[in-house]
Amino acid sequence: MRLDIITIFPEMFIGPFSYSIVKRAIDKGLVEIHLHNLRDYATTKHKNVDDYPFGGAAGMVLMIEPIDRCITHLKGQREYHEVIYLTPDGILLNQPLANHISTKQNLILLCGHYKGIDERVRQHLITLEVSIGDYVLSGGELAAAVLSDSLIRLIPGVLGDETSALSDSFQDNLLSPPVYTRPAVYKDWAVPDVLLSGHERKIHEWQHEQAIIRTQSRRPNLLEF
Ligand code: 6GU
Repeated sequence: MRLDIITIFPEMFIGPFSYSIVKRAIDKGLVEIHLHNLRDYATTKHKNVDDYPFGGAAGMVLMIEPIDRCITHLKGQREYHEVIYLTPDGILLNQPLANHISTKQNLILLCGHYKGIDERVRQHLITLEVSIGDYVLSGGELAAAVLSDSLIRLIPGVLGDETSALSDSFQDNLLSPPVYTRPAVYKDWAVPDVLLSGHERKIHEWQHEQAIIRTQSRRPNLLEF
């Protein structure tokens, strides 16, 4: 997978991509992430990337020209399967959507800011709009980092068998069961006996049961269908 991320704050991605599973995936060459500073595609003397909205409203709008120049530059080098705009009015990211997007090879992620981007970008250049939840973030960068992480962990070879994405919460529409580690008793708080029994079938039954109980009490909507 190759991710090309267009942003006015490329430094915001350094942290999220420098640790753990995402870092390992990059180091193993299973994903390539390229950050593009939108300002590098500005055409004005002062490298402007935003301007006042026509019709007058609060806030600034990212201009079409730098965005088009950046996307056109990238498309000149390879084919892209989606050009994704991160926006609170996009379709809600969930595990099935992450699974679907993760099957694509080359993706452009465009991060918006301020009051958004010129609507003509969305009409003519964007193929998919994604939101990461019903709340407002200051920009698309954190959302793009979240989407990227959810995609990268699904790339074959990124997770070992033990941590297989198939056992993740939501992958089977169930939340994950509780987990414990040593000590078996801390103060007078004990780990459930079954987990110490060594009885593999009973342990799996218990974990599945707990996953259902947890889903029923916390996220009953996940069980409806
Ligand atoms: Cl993708 N962007 C912004 N700015 N806020 C959000 C979001 C995206 N998803 C949820 N809130």
